[in-house]
This record gives sequence, structure tokens and C-alpha cells, in this order.
Amino acid sequence: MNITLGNKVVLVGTGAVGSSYAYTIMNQGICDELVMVDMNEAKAKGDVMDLNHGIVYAPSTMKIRFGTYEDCKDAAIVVICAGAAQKPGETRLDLVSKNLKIFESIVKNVMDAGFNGIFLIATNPVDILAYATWRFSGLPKERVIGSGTILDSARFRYLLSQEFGVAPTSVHAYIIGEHGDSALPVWSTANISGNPIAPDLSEDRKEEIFVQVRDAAYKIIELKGATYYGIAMGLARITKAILQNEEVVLPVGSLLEGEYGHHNVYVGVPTIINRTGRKSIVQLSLNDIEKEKLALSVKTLKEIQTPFWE
Ligand code: 6V0
Repeated sequence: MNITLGNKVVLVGTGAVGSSYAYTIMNQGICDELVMVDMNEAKAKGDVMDLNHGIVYAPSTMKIRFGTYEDCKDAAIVVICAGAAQKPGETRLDLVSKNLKIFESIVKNVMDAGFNGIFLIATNPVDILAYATWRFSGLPKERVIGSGTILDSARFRYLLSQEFGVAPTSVHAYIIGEHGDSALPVWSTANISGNPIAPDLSEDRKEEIFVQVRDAAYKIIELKGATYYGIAMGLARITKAILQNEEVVLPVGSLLEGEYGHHNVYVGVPTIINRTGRKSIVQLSLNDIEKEKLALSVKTLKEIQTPFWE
């Protein structure tokens, strides 16, 4: 069956990330219809009311409403920001098994409704959950996209823009790998107007900048409890790229099947995004150190993923 067209988006999970995403989508007039679903119905209904009270000042009169999984039937995109957050004393593995169970039921509900569009996953650990969504849904890999390193790369570009006094949009630089501690900066291809950035920075400065990127979430969580605006902008950017068939390159979570020499794992890599979801993965020519770091990142993810799937 052909992919569902139109531009209806269903958002599952209207917590801090989901509601910020909804607000961003509304402000940018990205779709015609946004349906909000959450286990906490009161929260989703409250958000719908609140958002609709701003619609008169939005660039377009999009329809925002509360809904159920039935709404996924004719949705072009289902965005999942639902899940449990890590609690004090809880290990990452505990969180993985908890969110895998949640995802098994969410993805089943979405697919049972007759969904035939594109999944966009944001819940952490996002690479593991994007992989799980691909497995649970049975959809082609092109139609399950993780947020991957969209946020990490945005943080990287912002910091480099501050370093060099140029707009972040003019900094072309990627963080790839796991969205998490094993992510890596691709210094070898980072550039401004085609001019390489790496030779202008000392090794110490490069490390300082990368550590700020890597630890940004911890810092924000320490300051205000959670991070949501940055990822909301990233998710909205991916949504727009899909719905407007942009063929733009974005660092999202894609299933590797031989690209970069790895298989059967979702990681953040530059990917061409269009109306079919992921069109293709862009292969950066990594240097040996970067290849080694990417291999370690893949290994980290597989160590978490494998016990659940093999
Ligand atoms: P939150 O504010 O606790 O919201 C989670 C929402 O999910 C709540 O409204 C819950 O009611 C809902 N929910 C939980 N279980 C279910 C279920 N079974 N069905 C439907 N709804 C459910 O969390 P927050 O919004 O801050 O974060 C959401 C997720 O995004 C977390 O996993 C974060 O770690 C993750 N982030 C991912 C980022 C990325 O770069 N991919 C960045 C920031 C946060």
C-alpha cells in the first residue's frame, strides 16, 4: 500500500518535549492538523485548549485537537515523545526495559489503527527506541526515523557559531553516533563556507567545545529539570523536511545496513529527508580516529540493544 500523504501529524506524549513540539509546529504553521494523544488525557486536553487560544496569532489556522490512536489511521507522521524518564537510583537498563514495554504497546496501538506513514521518535534512549519502533512496526527502515543527533549537532553548531562570530546556519558541522555519551564530533568535515574549522582550534579547545555539547543535557537538567525547546525545534525541522519533501540533509537516527561499516543499529548520521522519510544516508569520509569513535558508539548501543532482541 502506498504511503499516507496529506499532512496530518499525531503526537503521542504531550509532556515537556511533546508540548514544546506542538507549540513549535503551531508557530511555524507546519501542518494542517495536529492530534495530541497522551496517557494523561487531562494534560493533553489542557494543552490542546491552551494552544488553540494562540492559533489566531499563528501563521496559519491549523486544527489542533485531542485524539486517540484511531487518529493514526490517516496520519502522515506519528511523533513519539512519550515515556518514562530516568528516576534517581534507576539504571539506564531499567529505563530501557521500561520504555521498550511502553513502546511495544504504543507502536501496536498505532499500527492496529492502520497507520501507513512515517514514525519520528524522540523518547530516550532514542537510538534504541527508534530501532524498537522499526522492529515492532514492521515498517520499512525509511519510514522510522529517530531524532538521532539533530539536537547534539545543533548544540555543536551554536557553540561554533559563538566561537567564530558567524550565524549557526553558516556552520556546517555534525555530531554523529549515539544521542548520548558516546556521540562524536566530526571535526574532519566541519567547515564555515568550505573552510575547515579544525585547523583554527587547538586540541584542548576542540575537546572543551565537544564536552560542552556532550554534557549540555546534564547541565540543563541540573539548572531546570529537563530539556525541551532545542529538541522541539529539531523535531519540527524534521517534520517540515518530510511534509515539504525537502531532500535536505539532517543528522537524524537512521538504521545502518552497511553504511559506515555497521549493521542493524540506529545512530545519528547525516540523512537526506524527503516525503518518503529517509531517502538515503550521507556517508562522510571520516578519519581513522572518528571511525574508531563511531565503532565504539555503535558497540555501546549494541551492548544495550542486543539482550532485548537476540
Ligand atoms: P515528560 O514531561 O515526563 O513527558 C512524558 C509524557 O509521556 C507524559 O505526558 C506521560 O503522560 C506520557 N506517557 C508516558 N507513558 C505513556 C504511554 N504509555 N502512552 C502515552 N503517553 C505516555 O517527559 P519529557 O517530555 O521531558 O521527555 C520525553 C522524552 O523525550 C524522554 O524520554 C526524554 O529523555 C526525551 N528527550 C529526548 C531528546 C532527544 O534529543 N531525543 C531531548 C530531550 C528529551
